[in-house]
Amino acid sequence: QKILKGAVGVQTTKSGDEKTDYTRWRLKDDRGCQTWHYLESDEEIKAWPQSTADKYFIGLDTNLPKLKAAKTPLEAAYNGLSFFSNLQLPPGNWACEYGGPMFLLPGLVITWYVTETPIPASHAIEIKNYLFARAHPEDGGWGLHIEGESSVFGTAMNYTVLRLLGVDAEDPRMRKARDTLWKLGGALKGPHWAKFWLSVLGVLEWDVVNPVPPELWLLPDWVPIAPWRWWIHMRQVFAPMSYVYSKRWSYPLNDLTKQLRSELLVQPFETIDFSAHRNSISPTDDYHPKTWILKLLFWFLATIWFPYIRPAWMVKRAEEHVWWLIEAEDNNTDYANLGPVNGPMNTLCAYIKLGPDSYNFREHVKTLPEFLWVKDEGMLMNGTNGVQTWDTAFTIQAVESCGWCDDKKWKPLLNKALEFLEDQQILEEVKDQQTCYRQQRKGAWGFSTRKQGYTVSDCTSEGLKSTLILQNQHQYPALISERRIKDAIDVLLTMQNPSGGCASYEPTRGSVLLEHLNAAEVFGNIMIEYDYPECTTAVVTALHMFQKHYPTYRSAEIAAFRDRAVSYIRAAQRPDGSWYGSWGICFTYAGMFALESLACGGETYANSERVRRACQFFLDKQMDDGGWGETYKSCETGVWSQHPQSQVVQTAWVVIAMIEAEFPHKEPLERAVRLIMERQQENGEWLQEAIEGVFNKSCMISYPNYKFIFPIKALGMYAKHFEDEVLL
Ligand code: LAN
Repeated sequence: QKILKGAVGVQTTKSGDEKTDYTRWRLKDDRGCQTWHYLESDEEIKAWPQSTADKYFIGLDTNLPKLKAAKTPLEAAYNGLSFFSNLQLPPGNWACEYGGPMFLLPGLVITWYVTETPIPASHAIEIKNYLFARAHPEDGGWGLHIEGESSVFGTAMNYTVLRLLGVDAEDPRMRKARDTLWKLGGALKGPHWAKFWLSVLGVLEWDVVNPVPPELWLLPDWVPIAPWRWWIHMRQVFAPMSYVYSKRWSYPLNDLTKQLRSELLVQPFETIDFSAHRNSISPTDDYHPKTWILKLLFWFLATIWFPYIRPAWMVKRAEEHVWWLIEAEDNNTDYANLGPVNGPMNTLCAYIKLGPDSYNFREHVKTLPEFLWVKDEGMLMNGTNGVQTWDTAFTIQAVESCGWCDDKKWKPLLNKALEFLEDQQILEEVKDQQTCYRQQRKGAWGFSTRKQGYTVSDCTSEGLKSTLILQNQHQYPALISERRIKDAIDVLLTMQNPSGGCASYEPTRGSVLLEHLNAAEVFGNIMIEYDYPECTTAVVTALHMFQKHYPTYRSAEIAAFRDRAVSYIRAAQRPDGSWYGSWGICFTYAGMFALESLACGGETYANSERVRRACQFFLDKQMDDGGWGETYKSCETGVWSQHPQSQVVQTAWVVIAMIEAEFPHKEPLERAVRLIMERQQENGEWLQEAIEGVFNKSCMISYPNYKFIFPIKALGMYAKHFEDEVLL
């Protein structure tokens, strides 16, 4: 592998591993495009000093001062914001590690390897460090996500990454990981994506991969299973995957990949009947077992369609059409791509189709590092190209909850944040919107950046609310015109499902029966868009706030939308009073959103049995120390799973929920707020606790800024709603 030699300042630690010089890492933020750089020369270091945010992210001492001890909630919020304000980046946004999933780096590193893209030594070293830091201490393996138990997917793939980056197979940590992998049955027991990537690498044979036929993209739009109806993440991964599968492209065998065959497999390669293992999967990886319909379909495709029927003209048309879709995605996102799975896959397609010197391939290689992040444990791959818009919008709202929008101290921070939101609002539709099956997006905000450019219902809503707070409720410059605010509303009004609920990127386009075709095995609820209380609430509250300022614009439609959305929220409540959360862990997260949307329609503790039921649900779960804590198992199982330790973030979510609900008794909330204050450090920060976020039910993802945003918001709301009394 072409690992570039010798980064400056690298040291060998006692354990024999290399470590880069952390004082050389810098985060560059170019209008939200975030990339980490390792400075090699003294001149560069002089010209580009390490910022406090850089230091914080990579775990160096920030030397931020001890603050005057907070006695009241608002003082604590003030200290928290003082600390957090140091992490605001020059364009006005906040950033952070967005790790958690353990299946992203393998796609990237395998893509680099098979396209023979040189890897900077600094990156190779820190990726190795990260993976070793995240191996499970007991068995040396890796799971689907950082808190999950070891699985074939996690272990086979991350083991492979380490080997591709030059780690010796006889390193004791590798032996341990291999033992674990073998106990789980080896790479043949991996899920579909593992088999796909290992076939690309040339370690497995393509016969082991369940078919990914590009010709599905030739189905007419009216067909109920046509891919345009799938959840956007699935279809945008399916497109490049089907292209590579159709080509059965593999990297030529070499010594290393030959060795990997014996390391990853429990029986000799030559003796394996690969096609017999298409459905082999370890129970640890089988979160969503394949249905018999899907297995039948795969059987037909693998044993009849592909070998005997598939006409050459159809192959050609399908591959051409899929390539067109891939290129359109590349152009529409300026090579950023929707996410960290299709990013590397599209890169590989550009390499296969156009070669290493092509413009497309080179643009991809330049853009991929936007997914990377460096922290104290090393380098990892983020779940998106960042959290820019999302965290920035929430920060504005947290400051507002403290009543500080007009405070001289915080105006510069908010001005910058508003400038950032202005810069990131999406201003036009994509080219070929219909043929790419893209949702209307002019006026929208995405989760990360405008360049990525995918509208998300709740991201647009939070962006809009934060804009209205600053521009319409306080006297901030009207950077975003009235027309653009209304464009955002126009987008939101396209997002409702017949149920009244809202999904994430688009309204639901296919039937739930499509879930029978979920072939990923490791995730649940991925095939179509579903209604989410969180997303629905965000839209409801945004429409509500908008109407206060623009009461006449599309007022009948907005009123109808809101009514139907609130009915959905009500219907989504479980008999025990809770709501299941899909993007944060779990019932505490969804409950906060749901109670907020009910409150904005005037439904509170005093007048609503369902709100009282929701509050009772939370009261029953309050821990002795005054906090709340649930584990990620809540997301996997759909049943509340008590965390042994209370969590600052979840405690803040519940405080916000109960205050929104106008819960009348102060005592439980006072205890919760005191806990949040006690956990605060002398410099105003809160420390990282358990992972906060989730997707697809089974995979967890970190939202490290939540430990600032939500405690600040909860403290501010408490002070406003009750009083800013001395609690410590
Ligand atoms: C995200 C991150 C943000 C999240 C919220 C805005 C919080 C949510 O309310 C709506 C959905 C959304 C936008 C979301 C969708 C799925 C994402 C993009 C992620 C959880 C981050 C990573 C994940 C993505 C699918 C990871 C790649 C994995 C695949 C299975 C393709």
